[in-house]
Amino acid sequence: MVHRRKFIQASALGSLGMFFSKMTAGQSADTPVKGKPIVISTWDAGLEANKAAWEILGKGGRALDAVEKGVMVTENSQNCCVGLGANPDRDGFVTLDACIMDEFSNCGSVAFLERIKHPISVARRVMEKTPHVMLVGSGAQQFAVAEGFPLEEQKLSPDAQRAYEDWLKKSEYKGPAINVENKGHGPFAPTKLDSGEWNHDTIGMVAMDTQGNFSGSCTTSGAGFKMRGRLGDSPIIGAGLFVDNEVGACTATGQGEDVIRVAGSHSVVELMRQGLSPEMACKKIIERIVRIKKEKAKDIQVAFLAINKKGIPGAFALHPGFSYALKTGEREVLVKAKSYY
Ligand code: SD4
Repeated sequence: MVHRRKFIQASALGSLGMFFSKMTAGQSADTPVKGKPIVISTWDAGLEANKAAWEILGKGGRALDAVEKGVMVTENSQNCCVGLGANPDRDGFVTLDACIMDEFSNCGSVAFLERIKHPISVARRVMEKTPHVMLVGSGAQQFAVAEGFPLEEQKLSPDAQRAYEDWLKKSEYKGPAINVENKGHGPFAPTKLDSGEWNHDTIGMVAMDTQGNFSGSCTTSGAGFKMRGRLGDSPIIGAGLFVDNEVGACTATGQGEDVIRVAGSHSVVELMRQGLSPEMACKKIIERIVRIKKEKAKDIQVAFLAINKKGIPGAFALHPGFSYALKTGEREVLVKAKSYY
């Protein structure tokens, strides 16, 4: 997949900027841009996920349906680290986390869910069919089964088996956790698959539909070889994902502990509410993480990805190497985000 990347640099977003400014001419900051859907999602796997989301958005469908169907592609992928093919926890079990949020601030989440292929759809059922927002562990699995989701076999994929066996040699839960460009090791480093591709363990997606309404989804296997029971930011509304239909939406990827610490996605949306552009809002929260982590910020990767009510996307990462996939009626590209370092 890497060699087929079609990149544009965030810094060279001139044409995209013109496209968006044309699209939004005459609109005030909080006027929804109806009729021009957009979907953005994290990492390279986002390109395929966006295509599935577009099947819905492109026909005037609802952003909520698009963000669910989009990330299901990644959960389903045999050569991706999201979903049941992903790296296990340190006891050898794959545990999945996901959340979803719509334009009415309805939200649903599952965490520490085992043996279910599509945690994002279970999260949606939690949102639509229960009085709760989050279900975890065996309770989440019990609910999923009651809702008709099949209980899959507990068996590691060949890539995950190999990675787990490698990890067991040292059994260390530490190390720089960066991304492809830095070829880092550690819990959030991407996994090199037998095919030679690099893959991440999370996809976050946010979309605006033809009605100017937002939804978002986030699904992950979390940190590879994590402690049993560990949750990151991805299933936490306000950390891994936040949608406010008056303002926009944001999702996060990277070291979840540090996204939770700053209520990451919610903080980005609040800065957009104050008038910051999506990229600037993402940057400010990355800088907040740097202020908190100091020197230790060098060893982690965090990235935020947001869209505002004008349908303008933006992102910012701690380290180089974070890219996001963008799809509109006119464009389908992978964008390299700017970074603090
Ligand atoms: C987590 N935020 O579980 C996720 C990991 C991630 O690319 O985004 N990896 O902390």
